Amino acid sequence: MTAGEGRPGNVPQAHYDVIVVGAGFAGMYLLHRLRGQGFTVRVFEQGSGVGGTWYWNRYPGARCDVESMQYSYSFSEELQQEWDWSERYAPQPEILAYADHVADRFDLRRDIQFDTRVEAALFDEHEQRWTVTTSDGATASAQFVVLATGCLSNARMPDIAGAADYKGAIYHTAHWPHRPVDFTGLRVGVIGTGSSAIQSIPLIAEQAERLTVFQRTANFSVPARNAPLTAEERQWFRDNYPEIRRKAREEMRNGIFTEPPQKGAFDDPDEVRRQNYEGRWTSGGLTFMAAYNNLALEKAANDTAADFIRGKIAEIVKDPVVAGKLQPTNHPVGSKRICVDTDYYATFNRPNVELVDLRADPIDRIVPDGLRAGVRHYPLDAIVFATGFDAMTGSVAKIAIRGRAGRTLNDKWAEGPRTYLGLMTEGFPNLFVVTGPGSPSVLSNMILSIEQHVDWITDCLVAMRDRGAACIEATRQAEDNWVAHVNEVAAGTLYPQANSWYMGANVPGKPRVFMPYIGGVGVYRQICNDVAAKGYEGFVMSGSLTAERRTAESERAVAN
Ligand code: N01
Repeated sequence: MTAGEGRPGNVPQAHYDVIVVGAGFAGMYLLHRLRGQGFTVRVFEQGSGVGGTWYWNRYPGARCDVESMQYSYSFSEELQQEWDWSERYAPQPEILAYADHVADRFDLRRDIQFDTRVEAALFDEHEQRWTVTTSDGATASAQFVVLATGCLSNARMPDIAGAADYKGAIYHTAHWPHRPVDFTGLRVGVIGTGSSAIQSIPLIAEQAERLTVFQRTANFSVPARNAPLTAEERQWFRDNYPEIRRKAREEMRNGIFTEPPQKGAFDDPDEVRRQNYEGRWTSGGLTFMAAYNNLALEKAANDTAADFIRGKIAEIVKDPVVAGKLQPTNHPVGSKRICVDTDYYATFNRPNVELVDLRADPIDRIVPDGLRAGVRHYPLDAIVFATGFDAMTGSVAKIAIRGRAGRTLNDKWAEGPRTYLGLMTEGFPNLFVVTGPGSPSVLSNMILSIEQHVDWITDCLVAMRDRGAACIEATRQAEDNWVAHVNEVAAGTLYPQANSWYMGANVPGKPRVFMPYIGGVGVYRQICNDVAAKGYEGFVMSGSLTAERRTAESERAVAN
């Protein structure tokens, strides 16, 4: 056990019912719900403010690819009626302002400790409580710990030889400075062509004297068609929110309200299908993939959509050699998260922008004044790493978590994450994960999935309090069955065919496991509800709170 780890001999300085790790959208809503039920809650947040991913990802062009009117909390009717989103896709500063507004409106900050990382969490089997150690050297105990650490929160900086000797400026999209960065007159290199790169490249290109994009894998991107929201559009959502939210929760696979596809790609003749894709390309956004119901299931169907996008790239990009490099060929469209852009492909028509295909000319090393790839030397004043995240498990793995018999979570998940419903893992009682691996999470509208998990966890803690149970744990059998189900559903789709971060493929040495649950948010919600209705089937509730603690908790609940 290292010095920073919580240990029973290290007497906790504070005691709570629940410790929440992270004050992003999940942590904030957890605090609000749990507090409302009379639980004492402490949230630890490593950043200096709320907002999680929207606090850190401040790169040029950062905005959400789920439309603002849907990428928002639904738990408060007043909140969803009063907040004015300015654009179809809200820019990062506006989403962060929304998070700040929520924190103020619901008086959340008094229970959030900022600038504090949770470094360790140790379960005491005798006390049936967790001891948590934080980066300020303090310890605190809680009956429950909830990891609201986010799925895309552990930024990945690839290990490239020579980086330490580089004399220019280095940025990572997910650790962007809190001051404006001006690339005017500079030679800039961007490494990566995922969503973050595809959003930032057109804006960096407008500023920089010269921009070199280092692409390892060409990516599919569709136009966002972002625009200001009109008062009428906002009002339409506000008037129809109950039905929109219900449909998004229950009927949409990804939790985004749209017209669900009723037919497969080959149910339409070629020309009708082309017109369908054209219409979606023109209206823009993620719903491109909702053109047909078999695009994620059948390769031949998927090829029709992929060919359409490749055709668009060839139309937009004037140099056919550059267009060829930008056309993805090694994975089905959608099997890596499809990107949503504003002028991404057209940016490669600019005279100051160059594309380097790293498959043909791999990065050799970073040198003091730039970068060497293939046989060429690229002088660069700044390098932007848009190289993504150790997704879904990365931030959990950074915490030294020990459950029953001192077993570490990293040891248990060495061959890939194992959970029951993405909510708990056997051997780690009273430890919950919000939107964890094994739940729809990153395949869905995150705020919708966050609300579902937070509501489920809150209801579960209330049910435990009512029963006087001290401990809840997933059974091994339930976990095995769920892991098998998650894998089986994924195997029936095209998703595992891509070397994606969904598969852990972007992190050297990470086990290749398809991490999210692809069965759809409606199906998943029903499963979770059924499990709770059957007395938390697949979980064991045990132990009992002392009469004293139970009385104190009930009194607090009544007082609230
Ligand atoms: O990260 P990514 P991201 N040398 O992993 C490349 C969400 N998001 O930050 O594909 C050279 O997608 C890597 O190449 P490859 C969204 O869910 C949403 O862009 O591994 N290149 C890839 O091109 C998204 O999917 C929004 O071969 C290297 C890129 O870096 C997720 O976050 C906006 C490399 C990483 O792409 C992650 O997006 C932004 C190396 N050593 C993000 N290592 C919106 O809502 C990696 N790469 C719009």
